[in-house]
Amino acid sequence: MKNILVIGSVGQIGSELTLELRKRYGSSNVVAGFRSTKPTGELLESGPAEMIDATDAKLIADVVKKYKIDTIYNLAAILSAVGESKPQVAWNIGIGGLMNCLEVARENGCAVFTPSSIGAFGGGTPLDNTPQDTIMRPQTMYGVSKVAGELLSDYYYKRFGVDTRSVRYPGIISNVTLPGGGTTDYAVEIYYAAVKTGRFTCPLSAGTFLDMMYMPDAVKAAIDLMEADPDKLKHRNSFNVTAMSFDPEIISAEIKKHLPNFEMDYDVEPVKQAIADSWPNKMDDTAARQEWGWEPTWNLETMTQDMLKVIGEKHAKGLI
Ligand code: AKB
Repeated sequence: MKNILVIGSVGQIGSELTLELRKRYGSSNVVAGFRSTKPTGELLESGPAEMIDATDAKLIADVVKKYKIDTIYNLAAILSAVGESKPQVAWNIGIGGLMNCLEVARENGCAVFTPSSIGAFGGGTPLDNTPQDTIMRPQTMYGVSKVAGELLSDYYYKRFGVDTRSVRYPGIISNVTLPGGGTTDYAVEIYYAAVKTGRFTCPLSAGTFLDMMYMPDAVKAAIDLMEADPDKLKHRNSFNVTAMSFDPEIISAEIKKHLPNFEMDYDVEPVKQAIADSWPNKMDDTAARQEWGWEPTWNLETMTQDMLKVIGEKHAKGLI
């Protein structure tokens, strides 16, 4: 039986991952860790919740001992665009928080999943068909902390045998919890704007291709990797995973198929554009496919249908 702690359970990924983990492993076996924002609704009612600050190792250790945790999903992070305005905070949470999780995991025999990102690439990375193992010299604090996190996690595996695993997530698109402060957030915001106002001003320029993934696939990737046979893993921290690649023109055209009056214009944000230009256009995720059977379920067409349906229903009920 698994006993799981999700650090960052109210965030974009955490809020959906925690509920899926509860479905699979039993509600009382999955602890929702939160910092300043308390979980609400189903997340609060369906299982245990504990205040956890990733930068406080004692708080993590106390919860791990109290619930006999054997697996930590460490999702605490500051996203790329906000990280550029608060680099010290981004480092403290990204690396300070990870170091705390790894130490607690070493002392208590836990496995640790920590997301890396397409943000780990940059500074000479080949941007098309970006290989699993390649140049990684990112120039954002987010990217620097992701590369350092990958190395630290591999170090804890090799040096201490801590079962660390990770994926390099692309932009993640969801209709439950909004992302905050990422470069790829536009690909979520465009759906809300299309439903609510029929117009969207895009902060990235036409022709900016980035990898993306629908949330159900992002949740599946994390759980499948943590369930994977360790003997088959040649890599650990971290695996390229992707589901689709598009630019603003392509997602806009897909939305127009459903909402023909939808209109998009551009007001490029230089910080986000510079970050996006340094990230892959499309990653090669063959290693994930071969080593643990990664395969996405959703593509741009099916995701767009679902996003517009769910957001449209929320809008009709006055919830957004
Ligand atoms: C961001 O844009 O910062 C994130 C990411 C791709 O890691 N969504």
